[in-house]
This record gives sequence, C-alpha cells and structure tokens, in this order.
Amino acid sequence: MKTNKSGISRVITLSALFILGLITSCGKSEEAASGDPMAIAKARGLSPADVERAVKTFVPPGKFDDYVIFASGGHSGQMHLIGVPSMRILKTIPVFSNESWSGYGYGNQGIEEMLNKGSEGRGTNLRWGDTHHPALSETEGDYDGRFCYINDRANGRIGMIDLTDFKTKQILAIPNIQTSHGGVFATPNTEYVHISAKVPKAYAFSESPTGLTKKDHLEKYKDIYRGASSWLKIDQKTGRFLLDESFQIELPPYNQDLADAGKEVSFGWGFINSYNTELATGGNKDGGTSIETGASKNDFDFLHIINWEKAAQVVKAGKAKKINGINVISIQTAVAEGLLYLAPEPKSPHGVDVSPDGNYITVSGKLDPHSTIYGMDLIKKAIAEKNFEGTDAYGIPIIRYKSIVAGQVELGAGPLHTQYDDKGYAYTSLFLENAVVKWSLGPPYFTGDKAWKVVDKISTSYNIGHLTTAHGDTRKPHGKYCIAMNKWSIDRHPKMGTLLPQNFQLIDLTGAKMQILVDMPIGIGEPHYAQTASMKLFEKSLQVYPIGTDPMTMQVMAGSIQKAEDTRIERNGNTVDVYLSVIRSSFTPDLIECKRGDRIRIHVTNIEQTPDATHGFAIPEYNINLSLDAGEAALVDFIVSKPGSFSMYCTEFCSALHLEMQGWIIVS
Ligand code: RUQ
Ligand code: CUA
Repeated sequence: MKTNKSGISRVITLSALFILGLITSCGKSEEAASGDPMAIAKARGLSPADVERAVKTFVPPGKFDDYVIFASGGHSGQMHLIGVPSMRILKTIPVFSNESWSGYGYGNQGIEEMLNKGSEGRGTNLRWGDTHHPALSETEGDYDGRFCYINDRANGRIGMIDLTDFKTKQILAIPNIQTSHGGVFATPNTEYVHISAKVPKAYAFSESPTGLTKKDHLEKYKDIYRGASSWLKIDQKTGRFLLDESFQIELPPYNQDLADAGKEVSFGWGFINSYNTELATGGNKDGGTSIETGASKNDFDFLHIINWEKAAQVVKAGKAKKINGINVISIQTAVAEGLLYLAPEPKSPHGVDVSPDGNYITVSGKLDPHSTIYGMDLIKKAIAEKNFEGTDAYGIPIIRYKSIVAGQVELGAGPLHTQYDDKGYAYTSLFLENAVVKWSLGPPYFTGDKAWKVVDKISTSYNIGHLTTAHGDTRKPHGKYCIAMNKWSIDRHPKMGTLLPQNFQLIDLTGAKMQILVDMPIGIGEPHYAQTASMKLFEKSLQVYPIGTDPMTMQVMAGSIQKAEDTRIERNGNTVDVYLSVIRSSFTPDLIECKRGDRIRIHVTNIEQTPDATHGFAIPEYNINLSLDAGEAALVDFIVSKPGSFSMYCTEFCSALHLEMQGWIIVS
C-alpha cells in the first residue's frame, strides 16, 4: 500500500463520511450496514481514527506489502518474516531449531549435516538456538537482498540464510567464544559479518579444553576469562563464512554487548558496547558478587572502538596467531597496532547505533535517562592527538570522554536502542517508560537549538525492547514505518492461557506526530531484533529449482532423478539405494522391499516445475519428515530396525489425489 495523495484524501473523505454515516445511519437496520463502509464502521464500534488506521494498513487480496521485517524468533531458534503495513506473518525460516513444517531437522541428510557441522566444537549435535540479531547483507551501505545472518545467543553461533530461496545454508560455531548477544552486523559491503562474545569464556584461546575450579573462577576471573570480537569473511557469491580468511580480536573479559558497523566517515570501524567492566563473577553465596549488583557499580563502562580495516592488514602481515582454526590478534598486538580503543560510556550501556552519515554513534544506558552521542570526527581527532585518559587494566587506551561527546539528549527512562529515518531524526526505545521517543540529530541534519531535541514521544504496550525502521541501519533509511518490538502484552490480546504473545506495534512516521496503526501478537517466539527491508529487493526470488537441485549447494545432486528411467531400486549387500521421484500424485517407485538391519538410502527428487508444487515425504515411526519444493532433491539415509510395513506419504495437500500420494516400505 502506498501513501499517496489520493490515499490521504481518501482517509479524509472516509472520516468525513464516517461522521455523516453516524448521523444518517441512525435507526437503519443491520442489513443496511453491508456495503456501506461507514455503517459497518459504526456497527463495529470503530472511531474515525480507527478507520484511518485500517485504510493505512489494509493490503487488499492479491496486493503485496511494501516492506518485510526480518525478525529473530528468540529461543524458537527461527526467523520470522512479517509484511508491512499489513503485519501478517509471511514465513518462518528455521535456522538453529528443528521445524517440522519445512522438514528441517527430520532426516533430510543435507540439513542434518549442516546442523551437525554447525555444532562443531560444542560437544553435542545442537538442535536449538536463541536467535537474536539478524543482519541483512549490504552493498554500499544499503540492504541488497542477498543474504541474512543471525546469531545464536545461547551457543555462540551464526547462521546464513540465502535470500535466493530463503533457506538456511550454513551454521558456523565460532571458535573461542561460547555465547553471543547483540554484536552482529554486516559491514557496508558485507566484507565481514561481525559477531562478538557476550559472556567471556574461560581459557577462551586455549587449544585444549581446560577445567577450572570455583576458586579459580572467583579469584582469577580477570586472568582466565576473555571476550572476542570476530570478523567473519564472506564469500560474495555464496554468502558463506570463510573461516580461513576471518579473524578475531582478543578482548578483556567484559560482557561485550550490542554492536554496530561504521559507515561513510566511520567506514572501516566497528563499535561494541560492554557492561560488567567491574568483572563481577557471580557467586553471591561464595564470597563473590551477584552480577546484577556487581555489574552496575561503576559509573562508566567501555565502548570498544575497533578498526577492522587495520586489523585485516595486521593479519595479512602475519601478526595474528591461528587458534582453533581462526586468526587471533592478541590485545597487546591490537593496542600496539592502534586498532583497539575504549571510550567511557555512562552506566550500563545497552544499544549502540551509528547514524546514516556514519558520524554519530548513539549509546544508550539502561540506567541513565540520557543517550550519549559520540562524534566519529571527534574520535579520529582524539586518537590522532593521543587524547587519552590512561588505559584499562589490559593496557587498552581510553579516549578522553569529554573530547568525543558530540551531544547528549535526555530521552526518558530506560533508553535501549536507536533507529534512524531519512529526515535526520532518531527513534529510541524506552524500556522502562514504555515509549518510543523521536529526537533530532546534530549537524548537518539539524543545527543550533533545533539539534539534539526531543520532538515527539509515543507510548507503546508494553516494555519495548528493540525497534526497527525501514532500512533503519543503512546509509539510506526510508522513514515511513517504525515497528516497536514489545516484550509484554498483558490485556492487549485475548486471554489464551499463561504464556502470552509478544506484541509488535506498527507506528506511522509520516505525520508530524507518530501514530500507532496496528497491534500484532506474535505467539511463535520472542523476537529480539529485526531489520525491515523493501519488498522490492525480493521480487526476483527463486520460484522453482532446476530439477534435482540440492539447495545446500544449488547444484544438481548426484543420484537425483532427471528422467522417468532414473527411478529404480538397487541393492548392494545390506545397502538399498532407492531413486525415487515425487510428482502429483505419486511416488515412483512406491513399494520398497528390504530386510531388517538394511541401510536404506532414499534419493528423493520432486520433479515438478510448477511454482508452489511442494511435496512432503514422511515415514512413520522413524522421525523422518522432509519437505521438497518444486525441483528439489534430498537424501534420506537410515537403518531399518523394525520389521513390518511402513506407509510413507506426502504431507502437503498438493492435489485432489493428495491422499493417494503414498507408498510402502516393506521390511521382512
Ligand atoms: S538486545 S535481550 Cu538485542 Cu536489547 Cu537482546
Ligand atoms: Cu504431494 Cu500431497
């Protein structure tokens, strides 16, 4: 839906008609309400403002949304795509967790192998994750619709979703870290995707797992634990992580939190917030300090300022050491090479967000009603002049606070995250105050007393965490919409048990005052962060795979079916290979005979070339459930352990004879 003149005048006319309708429809029967929008509105108890909201967000049947939100799903381990302005869920993409609708994690060998490889070094084949921060790939500082990356908060991993077919293609267990929170972003040309550790790891850079005692933890935390900032090199063709060309920078054992990429004047730099620079260890019953109180003691924590361009050169020059498969730059080297600095930031900072022009770095402290805005021009000057106020305990120079603050704005209680629009305004979420506050940036956007001013505030329901504006992390934000991602939803949605949905709220940014348009309950996960991109980027999204395609490689899979004669069953000793085709409405072959203890490999190909002609392939009692889109091939590989007959079937209602789309595995 586009906001254009005719749209606006329609709203005005509708509102006028509405009032007219209130007068004229008095006494009319229910029947008369049908066909008369104003009478319908009245019958439903809608106000003129409601009618305006409805008109602004309604997407008629057959029409598409303008934007799509890539929202993390939290500990559902998935990613959710949501249309804007309709706020309808368009798709769920499984990343770290099994998901049976799309046959993810239920016997599709390619997916199983990816998930297992993505658990390397974690000691177990993980089948869940806690998705937090999506990062869309960028070209020249704007979303380009190629790839989307998202981290696993719980296990320190990152996944890559290929936006050609919107499927997860790689999961990487990052060496030397165990967790990761908000430190995910793509650099302006997706040269690197960044991910940092959240909680530091004991003996992070040791090559063999090392045990420790409670005493070690409490007494030697400062020496034993380390954080890391990881810069993952991206293969521009496939979007995959190239670990060999990636590097890490060793960091002190602070909790490295949110992060953002520099752009324009700050191109080549990255910024990471931290908390618990106090090094609280927990252990409130063991003579330690609880993290809650211990980590809030200091008035300042540290913004980490990292020059990744310089770091890449340092690695090239051989000054890094390969540890557990990744090049690591030590703190000492990083300091000596002038690629790592700290800047004091007030009280338990949380969000750090770089403005579209790259000069302003907005830092918000959960326990400080202000946001502090650093200037990249000032940071560069301070570094050049060595305007430091000493070093931290690890020898990292601390840039003099006063010399780099460009502005400070009192926003309200509990500021967290900031997004930007196309007019020089910033929007910050206020967790404690339940609000979004709009404020003006400094020069060149606004000057004199117009700069650094709060201009509007709107209440949200309730306890907003992140917020996302259209292209809000890029050089070219679109404004238009902001989505408040609220954590609490009590009384906003019908009562359905004790676990309540999260609540998204769509906010219209086009008027002088912000306006809430829609509440959207999300009962399928706890989204943390999201990025909102133009739907135009995905107009060329793949609809059908060439027959026999393995989505993992985008190549024709060996053993896939190309023509009818390819379908067959071959036995070699105890291994039975079944080359099976799937098309409306049959499997060929549809009768597979084997013996108990046989290894059976079913090479399945969906030989359809019609978009949306997806078929499922499920085998009872074996936890096997695949979903194959048109042209897709996959391999199922299992040992038949039970005698009897097993009725395989297609899980998608694909045709009138969908129920007939079945077959047998007979085990003697
Ligand atoms: S941060 S709990 Cu993205 Cu506000 Cu995570
Ligand atoms: Cu194929 Cu149902």
